[in-house]
Amino acid sequence: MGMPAAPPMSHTIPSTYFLAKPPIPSTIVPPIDNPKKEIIIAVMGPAGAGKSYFIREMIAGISQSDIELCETSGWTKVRSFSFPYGPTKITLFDTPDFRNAGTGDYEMLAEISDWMSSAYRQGTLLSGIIYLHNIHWLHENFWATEHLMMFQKLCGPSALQNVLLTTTQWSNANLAAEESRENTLRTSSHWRELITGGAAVKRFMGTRESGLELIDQLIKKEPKPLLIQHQMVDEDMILEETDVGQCMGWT
Ligand SMILES: Nc1nc2c(ncn2[C@@H]2O[C@H](COP(=O)(O)OP(=O)(O)OP(=O)(O)O)[C@@H](O)[C@H]2O)c(=O)[nH]1
Ligand SMILES: [Mg+2]
Repeated sequence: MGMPAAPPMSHTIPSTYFLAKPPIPSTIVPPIDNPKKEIIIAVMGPAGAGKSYFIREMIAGISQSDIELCETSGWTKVRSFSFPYGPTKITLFDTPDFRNAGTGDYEMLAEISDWMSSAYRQGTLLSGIIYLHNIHWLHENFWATEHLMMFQKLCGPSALQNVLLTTTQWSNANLAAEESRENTLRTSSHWRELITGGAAVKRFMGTRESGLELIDQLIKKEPKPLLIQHQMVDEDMILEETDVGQCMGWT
């Protein structure tokens, strides 16, 4: 399939992280069906939700020579980690929070949308999004709610079936309180809207096994463009004109 793990602006970084495999000569027929099938998943969510932790868990125990690490050259450093999973190559994108007090929201979102639109121009579609939310955050958490609203505008309605709203950091020490918080989230207006649109609510229990259950669900999905990709590439909009750009209130 030859699908790139990252858009053109990305580059591979240190050889200690990335050990490229030799290319397979084109005359060799791979022994298994579609061995290069690549499943691309964006891991998103507010700062502290557990994105990097999730990815670390997913690549834990995999030989370093089997992991490819790429990152964009810009300030925010969208990173992708690819690893083999049976006959599939899984690529997880660690996507930074859209907002940043240091550079301002615009730079952050501009870099993420640039990465997404250049990936889409190359024909790369996401199989899904694992959207993380710390179960200990109160549903009134303004930061998380604002992030979710932006995510909703970035994703758009037609890709929602490929979204897993995933709670993290379950301690199980007080399961009843955590389950009650999960219920509150489910019934909150923003989550309800996403769930009605097709997003599924899941739990990440902090282990690789639990993360692979999420990935297994996304493997089955038909990859779809996000609204930001459609608007910036197919409709040639600038970021400020897109739904997510307008929700930032820059204009
Ligand atoms: N026990 C446990 N700790 C977690 C889990 N997820 C995240 N953490 C911890 O929560 C803190 C924040 O997690 P990160 O993975 O750095 O969060 P992030 O979403 O990558 O945050 P940014 O990179 O700042 O956007 C870290 O101390 C993690 O070790 C989890 O599922 N279980
Ligand atoms: Mg992180």
